[in-house]
Amino acid sequence: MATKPDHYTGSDIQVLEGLEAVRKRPGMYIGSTGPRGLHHLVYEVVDNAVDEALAGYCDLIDVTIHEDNSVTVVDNGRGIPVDKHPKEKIPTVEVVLTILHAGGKFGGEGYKVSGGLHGVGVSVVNALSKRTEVTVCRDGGEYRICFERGKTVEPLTQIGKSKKTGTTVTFWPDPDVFTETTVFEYETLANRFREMAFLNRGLKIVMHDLRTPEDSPCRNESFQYQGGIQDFVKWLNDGKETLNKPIYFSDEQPAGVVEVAMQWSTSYSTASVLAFANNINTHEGGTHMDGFKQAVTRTLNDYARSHGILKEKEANLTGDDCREGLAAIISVKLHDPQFEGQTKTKLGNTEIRPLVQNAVAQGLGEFLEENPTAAKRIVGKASSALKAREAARKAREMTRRKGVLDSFALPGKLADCSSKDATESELFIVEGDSAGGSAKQARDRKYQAILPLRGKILNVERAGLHRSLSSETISSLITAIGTNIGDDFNADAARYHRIVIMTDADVDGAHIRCLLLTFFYRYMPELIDRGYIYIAQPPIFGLKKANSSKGKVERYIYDEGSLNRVLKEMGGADKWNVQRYKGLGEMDPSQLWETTMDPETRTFLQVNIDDAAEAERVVSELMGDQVEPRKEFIQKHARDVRFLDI
Ligand code: 1YM
Repeated sequence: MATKPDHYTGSDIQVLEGLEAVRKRPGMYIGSTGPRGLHHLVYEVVDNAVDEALAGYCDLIDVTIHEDNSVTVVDNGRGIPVDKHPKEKIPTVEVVLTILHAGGKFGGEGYKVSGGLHGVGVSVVNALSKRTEVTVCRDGGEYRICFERGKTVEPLTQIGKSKKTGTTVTFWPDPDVFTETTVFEYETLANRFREMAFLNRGLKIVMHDLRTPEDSPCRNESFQYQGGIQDFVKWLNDGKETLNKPIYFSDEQPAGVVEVAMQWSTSYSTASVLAFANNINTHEGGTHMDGFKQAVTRTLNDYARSHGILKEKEANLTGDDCREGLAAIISVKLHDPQFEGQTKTKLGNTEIRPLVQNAVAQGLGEFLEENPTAAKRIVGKASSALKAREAARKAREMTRRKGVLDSFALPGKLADCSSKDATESELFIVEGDSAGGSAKQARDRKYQAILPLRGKILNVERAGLHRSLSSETISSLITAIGTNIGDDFNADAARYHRIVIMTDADVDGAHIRCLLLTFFYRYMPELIDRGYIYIAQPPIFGLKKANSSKGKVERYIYDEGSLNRVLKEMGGADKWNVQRYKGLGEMDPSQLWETTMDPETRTFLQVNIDDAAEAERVVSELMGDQVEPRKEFIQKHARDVRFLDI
């Protein structure tokens, strides 16, 4: 990467607020004190290093998760300045770490990662860590400063000489703040850093998880993509049959920079169009996404008309038709991004819409003219999507006429709850009639409904909308939930605000859970966004006293790994009779209630598509045409699902 002269002067820093506020109301600054907030601490530190890379001074970022769950981030940038801050009269690095919103170019030049979602600065990380250590190599020296819960405990000291430059930050998240967990999840961090590396061509981010065995791939995984977002779409389409080579174009205007990569595959999904603003995944879309969609639809229609593929009398291709099977990355960088929406992940800047629109109209238009074979395939795919949509609509009308999707005709298998208040109602989707029977006896019928599914549900990824709808299992699911799907989907009509997937703790159960998640991901993603979808956690073992085969279960164990530890804690294996629950049906109703359904004692995992890219990929890798990866995944993850965030 190019190096530029160092323009920094201490007075560029603006000081806004103190750190006490952060410890008092951490949620205001990092969204939550749950796992999401915890992981944000790492993003915040890495974002600073990425900013240094975007400014052209750094090309390597190294992230280590230590055995004690502390995290170290190292970069080879200029190093945070250590000179005395003219206004605060303490070292600038201390200002950066202890004063809220202290940053270099606030509102100044350059496109920063921070200033985005929770771009609150590294001082927030310091405030919420029980200890933070910062080492800076700069101006020939190596300097160190340490903090505890935001307060300086070891002032800045020169600890040696160094010819290198760069910053190292190590922090230990404060368990008093992150009461739920302080354990970092490798996969969550890796997904974010892979994305960062895709979005910033050439940037190298290396990860080490020292909690894993020495031969584990997580000990040293490196993300670097010379192809940038073109590599991103290739990665999204991994394992799929594609219709064109990735199309790439970019434009720079006073309003900002736009980069787009796009590639169609034979898949039916429309979920792989991802938009980013200043490296932040704008899940809720916004002006860049709108501009992109409009331009793609218009450009494909224009091409189809002018080349006689769409006849005069035929209807236009819709946006959904044009985006079926499309994987695309829209990445914009702008000076002053406005983030709106429920989760602050919707870009609001109106000047970005025409910027993206023009770039796409020109870039995609040229590609189609220059690549007639690919163009024909792409437009052909869109027009068969149009035909399939027409057919699906007719099928839907037919079923509606028969009353199947009519909300007054609830499926016969559903044991509904008596409450009509969706906010307190729960739907348990269970596998098979026998587990369904247990669950029906176990439930609190006032607000818990049970829907037993017979056997496997259809693989919606491969079947497509039309066939999925004619499956009885799927239509009973849709009717029970009440939202309908497709153009008629209405999240507000959901009859339950907790929809709980309750499958057996075995491979079949994991498979059914994946199929159900695919279904929700494809047809009711808004329910996932709203946090309505959960996964029940039934126990896998029950321990009874060894000498009483009948006696009551003294202890339940929910994960495979802790059996031996618990046995040891409870006085050794021969004292206990270990029962493995292969299915929910093996528990009697009172056990099922106590372990899995009782709001007082149960735990649920909340399904959260934090990383749409990863979810889309896992789903299609698992549910697509290739059998082998699916088998492997299910064997490896019989109990956990990778795209879950709790
Ligand atoms: C592992 C985390 O924070 N790197 C980092 C931070 C800064 C700089 C370089 C930097 C920025 C500037 C000038 C500038 C920061 N400096 C500041 C402040 N890595 C990590 N690397 N010189 C160095 O923006 O002008 C805030 S962050 F405010 F001191 F300039």
